[in-house]
Parts: sequence; structure tokens; C-alpha cells
Amino acid sequence: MLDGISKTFTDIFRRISGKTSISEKNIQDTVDEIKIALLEADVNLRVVRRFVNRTIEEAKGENVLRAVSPGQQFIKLVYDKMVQFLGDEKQELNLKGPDTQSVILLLGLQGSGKTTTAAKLAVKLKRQERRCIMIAADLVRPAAVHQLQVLGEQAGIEVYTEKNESNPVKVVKNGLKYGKKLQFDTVIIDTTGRLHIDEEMMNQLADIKKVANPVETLLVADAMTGQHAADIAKNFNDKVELTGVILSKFDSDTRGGAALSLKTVTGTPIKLIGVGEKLEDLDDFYPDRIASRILGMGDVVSLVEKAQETFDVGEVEQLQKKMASASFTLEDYLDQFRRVKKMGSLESLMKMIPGMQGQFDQDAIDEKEMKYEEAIILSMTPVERKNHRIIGPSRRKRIAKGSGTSVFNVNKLLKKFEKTRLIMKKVAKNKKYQEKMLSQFGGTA
Ligand SMILES: Nc1nc2c(ncn2[C@@H]2O[C@H](COP(=O)(O)OP(=O)(O)O)[C@@H](O)[C@H]2O)c(=O)[nH]1
Ligand SMILES: [Mg+2]
Repeated sequence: MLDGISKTFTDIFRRISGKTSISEKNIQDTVDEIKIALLEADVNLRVVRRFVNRTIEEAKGENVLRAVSPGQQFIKLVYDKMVQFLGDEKQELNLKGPDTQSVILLLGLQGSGKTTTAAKLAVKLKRQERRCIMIAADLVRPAAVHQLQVLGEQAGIEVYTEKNESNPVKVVKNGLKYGKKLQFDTVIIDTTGRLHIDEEMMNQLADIKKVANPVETLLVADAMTGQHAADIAKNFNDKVELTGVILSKFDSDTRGGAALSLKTVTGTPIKLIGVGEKLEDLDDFYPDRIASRILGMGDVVSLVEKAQETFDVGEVEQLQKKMASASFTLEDYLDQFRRVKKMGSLESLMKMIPGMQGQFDQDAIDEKEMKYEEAIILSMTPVERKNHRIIGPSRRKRIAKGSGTSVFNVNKLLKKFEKTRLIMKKVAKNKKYQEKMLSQFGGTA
């Protein structure tokens, strides 16, 4: 799901987040890349332009350029914009209480997923203690009624059908009456779709809508058709006012163009997404989660916030100096531990950095070992922490005992620390590495 676009964004963000200072030109270049990525994702051109213009405007207006970690601030800005374009808040279905009947009308082109979605929706609402019935009002294709019946059987949901009636408006009218009599609080209507928008279909849907008086008129749109889904939604919305969209086949969409275009083009929110062919494959649509997914990041926003809380520029610079001169002590090592802890586990931290997923081997971030190491350092005297070279065999034995570990663990830590210092010294002299590390922790080189 969304793999294609997410990979592109991860690459773009990797480049910008590695920068420790950003110029207007950097922003312009990155925005140009974002523009291409969105167009490739089949986002509507007008939406792309609006997205790009707003991002540039705010990037220059807000303090991105002078921020502690400009790369990450910029990424957060793009993320915020994307959430906005996806619709901001999660939208609930507007159903009435169980004492009044709520009618949900599903419409859409042929093959978009209406019939499947009707059953999925019924299953979802049944789980919320609603009593659902479905009305089979697709009378054009003979197999359509049967398809809904089969799904209804699988889902344990009653389906209202009429054998000899060819007018869907009448079937809906009768079905609603039947539903009321048997006290179903929720009625889901499956309708006919054509291959293309056509006048006759629209008129019929308008007639059904008049009779059904639905609380929700939901378009089922195929996510794989990209921005075309938004055009279709606009057409439907103009003729039969929609209250929302269900984006089906989202599981097969690698680009995200439909989701990103819909709200801006139609003004209608996406309320649910179809994520598979099974009856339980219907999810709520959370703009923030989808934005994270599109941008290929675990949670960049909280990373930016946390990094700002725990590190400040001066501290990072000092740390850098220490690394370069190899005066980095066990005390500093412990200090880093605690910061990382404050930010959450090291592993979850790594996951939050764009492009870092899957780049660390598990061994490098063994949290149990981190706990051992912390205990060992805490059992050292201040003098030992400042100068690890004085820690001979008898001191090692004492420290092992005090920390509840073994001499083997103490030796291991000291060896690792010695190695870390060496690497740090090398890294500290390497400009490129330095920038990468500092930018991750919100510093400036
Ligand atoms: N992968 C996937 N397939 C879906 C989804 N929704 C519907 N489909 C498939 O799309 C095809 C058409 O669905 P159908 O409900 O008959 O569409 P209708 O003509 O609009 O009623 C069927 O093969 C469904 O299994 C979805 O969310 N994900
Ligand atoms: Mg159908």
C-alpha cells in the first residue's frame, strides 16, 4: 500500500534531513522534487500546484530556515500540509441513534466495489451493535442481486430483494418499509453502476436518493484510478450530493493520487478505505496515518518535537568537540544513554528517522545490553568514569559485583567503549558523517 510514492518521499527526505543548514534554494529544489513526486503519483495538477505553493510560502514565512533542525522542520511542514490535503480530521459516519432508521446509499461506477463494500460496511456496523439490512437495488445485471445475497449470507446480514420488479426506486421504497417493520436501524442500499458517468444513471440515482432520504450518500471510488477517482467524485457530487467517499482497493494503490486529490477537488471527505477483498477489509480513514505512510516515515513529527526537547545546539556542538578530541568519557557515554531513553527506545527512535528504517542491524540496538551497560557505568566511581584506563582487574571485579553483572560484561563494555571512541574520533573528522549525525539530533555543524 502506497509503496511507490513512499519510497520517492523517503529519498527526498533523506537528502534534506541530512542538511544542517538550509537555503531558500534548497527549499525550492526540494519542493520541485516533491512536485514531480506528486505528479508521478497521479495527483491532480491543480492540487499539486496548491500544495507546492502553500508549502513554499510557509517554508519561507515560518522559521524553517533559522530553525535548530531546518531539515526536519521542513519535513514536518510537508507532513502537516499533507494531512491537511487528505482532509485533516478523521470523519465519522453520520448515523442516527438506534431508535431511528439510518439509510446509507452507496453509488459509483461499475466495478468500483459497491456490492463488496455494502457487505463490508454491514459487517463493520454490526460490530458496533447496529441491526443492518441490505437492499439489492442493482437490477441491471442479473448476477448483481445474487452476488449481494451470497455476501449477505457470508456476513450474516439479511438482504432485501424482489424477483419480478425492474424498477430500483420501487424496490428501495419497499425495502425501506420492510426494514422499518422489522426494526432494522441501518439500511445499506447497493445500486447499479455504469462504466462511465451517464445521464440516465444519474437521474435514477437522484430518484432513489429522494425516496431513500439517506443520512449518508457515499461514493465508492476505485483508488487505483488515481486522480480520475476525484473527477468521478466531482461529477457525482454535482448531480447527487455526496456526504463522503469510500476509497476502495486502497491496498493495491501504490501512488496515493486519488486520496491526495479527492478532498481538494470535490470538497467531500474520504470516510473509509477498502483494504482487501475480505469482508473485514474496510478501515477508517485517518489523514495523519496515511500522510505518514505516504511520506515513508514512522513518525517524523514526534521525532522533531522530541529531538528539540532533549538536545540543544550548544550541547550538540560540545559533544562534537569532545568526540573529535577523544576526550569523550564513560560519563558522556552514560549521558547519551539517558537522552536516548528520554526520547523513547533507541530502536523506535531510529524508526522515526526518515530513511532509517531497516538500516540498523538488531544487534546494534540491543536494549537489554543497554541496561547492563548503564548499571555497570553507574557502579563506577567518578574518577573511573572520567578515565577508564585506570580500571584494572580488581576494579572490574568490584564493578561487576556492584552492578549485578559479570566481569565478562564489564570487559565487554570497556572494549566496546574503547572502540566507540575510536570510531567517534574518525567520524568526528569526517565532515559528511558529522552533518548527518548532528542533523538527526537537531544540531548545526
Ligand atoms: N483488493 C481489493 N479488491 C476489492 C476491494 N473492494 C472491491 N474489490 C474487488 O473489486 C471487484 C469489484 O467489486 P464489486 O463490489 O463487484 O463492484 P461493483 O460493481 O461496484 O459492485 C471485486 O472483485 C472485489 O472483490 C478492495 O478494497 N480491495
Ligand atoms: Mg455491484
